Amino acid sequence: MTDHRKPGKPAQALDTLYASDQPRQDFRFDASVARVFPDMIRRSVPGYTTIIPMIEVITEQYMQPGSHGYDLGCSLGASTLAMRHGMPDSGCTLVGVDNSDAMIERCEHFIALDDHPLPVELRCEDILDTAIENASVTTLNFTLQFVDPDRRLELLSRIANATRPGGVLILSEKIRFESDAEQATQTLLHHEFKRANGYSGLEISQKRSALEQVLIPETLAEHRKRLEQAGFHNVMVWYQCFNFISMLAFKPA
Ligand code: GEK
Repeated sequence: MTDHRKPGKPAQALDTLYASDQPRQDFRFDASVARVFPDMIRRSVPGYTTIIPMIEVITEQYMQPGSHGYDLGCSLGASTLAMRHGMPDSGCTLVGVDNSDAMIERCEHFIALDDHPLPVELRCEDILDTAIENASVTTLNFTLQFVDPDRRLELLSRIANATRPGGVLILSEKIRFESDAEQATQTLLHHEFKRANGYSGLEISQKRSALEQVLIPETLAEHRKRLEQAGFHNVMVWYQCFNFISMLAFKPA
């Protein structure tokens, strides 16, 4: 397995965006977020540092010769680089898509620093509009949660239609739970994870409030149902840490 930690090396800028008291504003993937993103996501998303290298393993297993790999919502390219290193040497291409200019600009830099020879096409556009075809592995690593829930089925259906038989979607999401007790426990543990990673109570509560209208989590049952409606089958959870999960959904062979 390859070391994908380039975008997450400790020399990167520290996330202090919510350290001081500030008026509530919806979270945006702007330049200030892109600058601290590797530190932010590593300290905020339990399991992120495990999921990234597993994306390479999964890509290696399911990428089909002569097909395209897509990383939708690629940010700085951590998941894109994991896919790149899992690609077979057989006429495959890799596309990374993000609608934040600031992310794509920095992503180009990280892709250039990586030594793998496979070219990566980066597109700065909405994943709801991006063309997808002849796919065998598509990654949505914590991106679908930011898409309008009313448009999630349309996006997943487009991905399923464009995926070859036997191909796979890797879908990682923050989820919510049907049981209030489980929701409370998993949220508490997530916040404790953030605290253990150095975030203060003020940072945790201000970030939570900034994300409230922007990141809309759904239950595992809702995800399963929609993935099946879209044309995937064998939906399985391969990873969970507190309220963060990663699933595989296969296109029937
Ligand atoms: C990683 N996958 O490091 N179209 C395009 N991009 C979008 C859209 C959209 N409609 N909505 C959100 N984004 C990455 C991490 S971060 C997850 C993904 C997080 C982009 C947004 O600009 C951001 O870069 C990314 O999706 C989500 O493995 O911050 O929790």
